[in-house]
Amino acid sequence: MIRLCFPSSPGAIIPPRPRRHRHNTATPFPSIPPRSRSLHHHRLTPLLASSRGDRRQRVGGPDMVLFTVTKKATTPFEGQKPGTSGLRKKVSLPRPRPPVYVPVALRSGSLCDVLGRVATSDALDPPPALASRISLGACSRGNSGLSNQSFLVTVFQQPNYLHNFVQATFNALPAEQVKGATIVVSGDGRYFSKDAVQIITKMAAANGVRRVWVGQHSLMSTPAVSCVIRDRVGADGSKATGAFILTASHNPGLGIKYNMGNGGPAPESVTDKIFSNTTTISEYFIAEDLPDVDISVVGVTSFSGPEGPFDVDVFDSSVDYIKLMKSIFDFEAIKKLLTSPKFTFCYDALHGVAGAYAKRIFVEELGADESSLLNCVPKEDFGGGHPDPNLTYAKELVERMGLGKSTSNVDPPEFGAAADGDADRNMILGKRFFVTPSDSVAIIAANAVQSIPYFSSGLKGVARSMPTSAALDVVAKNLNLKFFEVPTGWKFFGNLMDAGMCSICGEESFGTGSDHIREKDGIWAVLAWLSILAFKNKDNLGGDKLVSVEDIVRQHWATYGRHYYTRYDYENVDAGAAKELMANLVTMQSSLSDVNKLIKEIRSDVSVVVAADEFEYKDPVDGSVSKHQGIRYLFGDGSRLVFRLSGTGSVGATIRVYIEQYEKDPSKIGRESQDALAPLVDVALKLSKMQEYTGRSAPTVIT
Ligand code: VG1
Ligand code: CO
Repeated sequence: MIRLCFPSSPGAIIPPRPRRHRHNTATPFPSIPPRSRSLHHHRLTPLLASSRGDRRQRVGGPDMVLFTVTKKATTPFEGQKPGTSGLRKKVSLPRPRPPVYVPVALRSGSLCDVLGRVATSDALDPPPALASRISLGACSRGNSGLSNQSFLVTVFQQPNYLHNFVQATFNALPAEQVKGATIVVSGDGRYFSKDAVQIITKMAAANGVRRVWVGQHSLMSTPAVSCVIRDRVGADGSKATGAFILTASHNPGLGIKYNMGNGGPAPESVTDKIFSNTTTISEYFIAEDLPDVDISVVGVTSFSGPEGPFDVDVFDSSVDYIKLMKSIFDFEAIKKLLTSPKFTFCYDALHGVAGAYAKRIFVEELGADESSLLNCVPKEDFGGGHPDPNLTYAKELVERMGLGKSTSNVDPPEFGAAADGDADRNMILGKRFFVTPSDSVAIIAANAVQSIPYFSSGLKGVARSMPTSAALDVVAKNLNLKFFEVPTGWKFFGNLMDAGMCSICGEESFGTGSDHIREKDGIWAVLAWLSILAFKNKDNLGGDKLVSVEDIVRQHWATYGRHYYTRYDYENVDAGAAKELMANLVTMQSSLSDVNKLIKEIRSDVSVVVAADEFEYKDPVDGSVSKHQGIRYLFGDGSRLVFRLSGTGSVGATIRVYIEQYEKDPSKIGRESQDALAPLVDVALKLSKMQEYTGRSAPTVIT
């Protein structure tokens, strides 16, 4: 370890005295979990540090808090490659024992859809009885024998693990985005976030960053981070150029990612550099003697380092976020709906960070009843749950919405929604009704101009990720909108939006958003749906029956046709086997006549493959080309089979199979989804030789 000391030399500019301006001592976010409170207990706040005096560093007046920079030696860790969305470390999963599936009716868009297939396997604890996305051997504690936290301690919390990634990121950024820059550091409040915020702050100070903006209690949703980078102006006129976001999104593990000045995830050019830096890193810089900042209190704390002043600005990001939402939606119209006695509402934050915004927005601004909020206190361990907004994990909401097992006589709410850990994902439910994410983005796009003031002058264009169903394509065609199909991952939408080519976009994986920021946005999606409901019911709030979520979806299918859709995930598959399976699917693409012969042998009742390729995307803005973005088999009747490897999984490989079929005939749009898709599913699994390659007779998750 080399310690670099920068004593202030005679004649040097005297650094400013440390200041802490407490703008507002209210604590709008829900209370700090007890564990962190005790952690905070033995920390020195800067105020305490300065009043007690920091003997080593005190050079000037009695309040001076100076810090020094230490260069520390380190060695690389393997596998710090940021995937589809940042660097993540999930809880390690045991190889699931082969589950036994008992097929039951699965009808998309109806109660039966939720019933899905019942997985019975003693590998489950507890067994997910009802599932749209069935997960076996998932991350629930006690299930794997490795608790979340023990795993996290072994990987993410190894000495220097976080430090290496952060220094590799600083080294990958252009100098002006580090030296003298303003950087946001926050997360969704999960375990270790608060400690990580302090570490990153000390490293930012040591790397010459001028200001760090931290969400109060270290809480900021991913969409709020994007909003803050784009819109917030500091009291001194400063603007942020990037953000470290501490989250693994819908996974209960730990993760970190870096977002850029446009508010969106770092592009591949930057993440490749970060990764390459992590493989050669030998040192990092840290201001070890910078006192921990009290992030429970809003205000700016100023320090002084070798390169001049350094500020930590703790603020309440819900202020900026609500301001943005109010500039997009007609809050008065939504309030009329939410306060109408006929309308009932329920929002489940799954103990993720969305809870920190939900009360402010839905209750205080829009007049919803407090009892509409479920699991809206952010918790370090998500209350022991899995913060993934789907029909498996949002159990309480699913029950309340009449989609669960219980046969309660209580009339379910008209509208329900859930968010993931960092609040960028959303699940939309009606009374006893599930809206698929692919349908959701199409329906929002079809209704945006009439229902949402932000879009009243028209849509610049719409976009979806390649595996997302083509429901949005049909809307784009009918409404004559520019349309883009991009690879999986939000960063590809960002370029289109920066160039003014896209207003609304979405992914099949419960992600929906618009060009108001450069991340998907869970609360935005809920407000979009509430706006559509408010618009459709604007003259009807006193009527007999409200236009329901189900009415809107069925009407949409009747107008545009319906895309039956399902996704099968095979998690934690042997990486070599997964590669071979994919390679075989690519090889087969060279002869479509052979493929069609095979398919006819499997099922005679499916259409013919007319094209097959590996999806490749040329960004229309910067011309960059992304290859190998998924293997496609396209059928004459518009059906599709897509195979790709997950970019977010961290244990072995995850194979995703996306199966889709388009139905225009209005008399056939009400079928059970698994019935409608059964032939194609059969073809997908046999064509890919799924069982042969992976040894799996059933997927780990079905959405
Ligand atoms: C998954 C989803 C993808 C999404 C990504 C990040 O990626 O399929 O649609 O963009 O997660 O979402 P993959 O490569 O595992 O299929 V989030 O909410 O976890 O930031
Ligand atoms: Co997320």
